[in-house]
Amino acid sequence: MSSILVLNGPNLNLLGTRQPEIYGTTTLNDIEDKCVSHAKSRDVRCVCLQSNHEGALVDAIHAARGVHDGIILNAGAYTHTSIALMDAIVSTELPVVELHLSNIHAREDFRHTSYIAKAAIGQICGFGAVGYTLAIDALLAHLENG
Ligand code: CA2
Repeated sequence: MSSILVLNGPNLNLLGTRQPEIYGTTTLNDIEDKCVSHAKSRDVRCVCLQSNHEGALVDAIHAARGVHDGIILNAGAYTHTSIALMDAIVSTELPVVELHLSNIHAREDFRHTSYIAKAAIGQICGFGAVGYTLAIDALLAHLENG
């Protein structure tokens, strides 16, 4: 059975509680439940993690090697700053789908740069919480088609 990791970064634990006009009203727990059930419907195991700490996210990416077949990553604001996360993705040699709730390209200039995009197989952004299931399908298509 394939296994995927859904990894969320800083402040995403606050989803559904503030700034609903940007990030929606769905909580992170709701998103994680949906990811697990969607993956299960495709006979795939799904483990979800969230951390506000860059090093913990690096550790989770390292630990995914040999355990999971791919990663869905919403690195939050670290997307725009973290060479460490980019290097971790390259080092793990696992396919990573970059995910954002909001359309980062339609927002402030500083959100247009993504270090994650340089190492990811692709990016999904702007579709809110639905993006997570789209990202799972994209990752599974990549794994099935090589
Ligand atoms: O759109 C996304 O998913 C982001 O990764 C979210 C990050 C932002 O820095 C990225 O540019 C785009 C911010 C996450 C903050 O999440 C909150 C959720 C609820 C209330 C406050 C913050």
